[in-house]
Amino acid sequence: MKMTFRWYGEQDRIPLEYIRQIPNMYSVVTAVYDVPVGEVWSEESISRLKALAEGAGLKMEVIESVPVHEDIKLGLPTREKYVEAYCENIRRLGRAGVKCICYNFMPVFDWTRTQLDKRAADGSTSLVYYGNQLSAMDPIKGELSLPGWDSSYKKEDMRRLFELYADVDDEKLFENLVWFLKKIIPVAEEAGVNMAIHPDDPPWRIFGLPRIITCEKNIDRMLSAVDSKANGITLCTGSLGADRGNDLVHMAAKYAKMGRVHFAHIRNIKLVEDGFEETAHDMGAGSLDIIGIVRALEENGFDGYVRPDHGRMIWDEKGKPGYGLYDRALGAAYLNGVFETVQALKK
Ligand code: DNO
Repeated sequence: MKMTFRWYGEQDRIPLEYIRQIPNMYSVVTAVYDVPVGEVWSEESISRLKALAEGAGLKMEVIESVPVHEDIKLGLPTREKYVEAYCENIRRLGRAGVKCICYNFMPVFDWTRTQLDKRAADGSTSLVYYGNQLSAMDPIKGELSLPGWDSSYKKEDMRRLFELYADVDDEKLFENLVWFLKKIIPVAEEAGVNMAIHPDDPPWRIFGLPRIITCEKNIDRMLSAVDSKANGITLCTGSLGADRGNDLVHMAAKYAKMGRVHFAHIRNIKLVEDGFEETAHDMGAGSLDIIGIVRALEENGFDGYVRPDHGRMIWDEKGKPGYGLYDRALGAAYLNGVFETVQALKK
């Protein structure tokens, strides 16, 4: 595995030099943030990011995300021009040495939590999702925003998007995904890039919008719709693990064996009655079998990228919710230990 760390480009408060000092750190996971969703990224912006990463002794082999324009998810006629731009981004990133692109196909919202600073008994804070808090939220009022969400929507756009999605059920969304994959996967193959779709987080409908990358059955369907190694997944344990019906050890083994896990986001969550709470990465802190998952990956030939995922806020750090330095660095150190141990025991 190759250890990576998400870095939000030049506006990130965390210096690349600090990231480099995390043991076993190989590459940043980043993106061009200065263009609206759906447009082509400039070669200059891409090479600037790469030069910054390399200047700090890190690679830039993973991009998260190249976001998918809503018109593609909705299947509108304008999807043609947006998919062309998407393909051009894949080509440009491939030329810059990028090997893996993480993206998602969630309508309107990316990952969703209902509270960003839930205090635990030890004084740390973390992100949580409680069903009853979600039902009290009105997305059209836009009272919550998370890193990774497109913040450019105005209230009016939001209302309009919800109207458009009224005609898109899970099946239609799936058809639109397959249309998209048929266009991009041949380009990715040629560019030497693996596409790694991120599961829906959480893996169920929110605000009445359809969600499809949620479980083994649907992931199987998406992988076989375009049967190419370049059409793979990001195994995000915290996302898929929020649904008790997902057997993560089994899924990790199965998709790694198929050679379709290109990226793994590994973190723990604690399942509670009304949702879940993000915890420290280690197995003892939450409900997921982190060691079982890592072992399943290792035993089935996984050689992709790994990153610690959301961290708690500890040691008085202030920063983007989920994306501080300290707890993610602890997460990386823990994951290094688990991988090294599992590898040593295999020999
Ligand atoms: C959350 C992230 C997601 C992810 C996108 C990929 O922290 O895992 O925002 O980057 O869903 O497109």
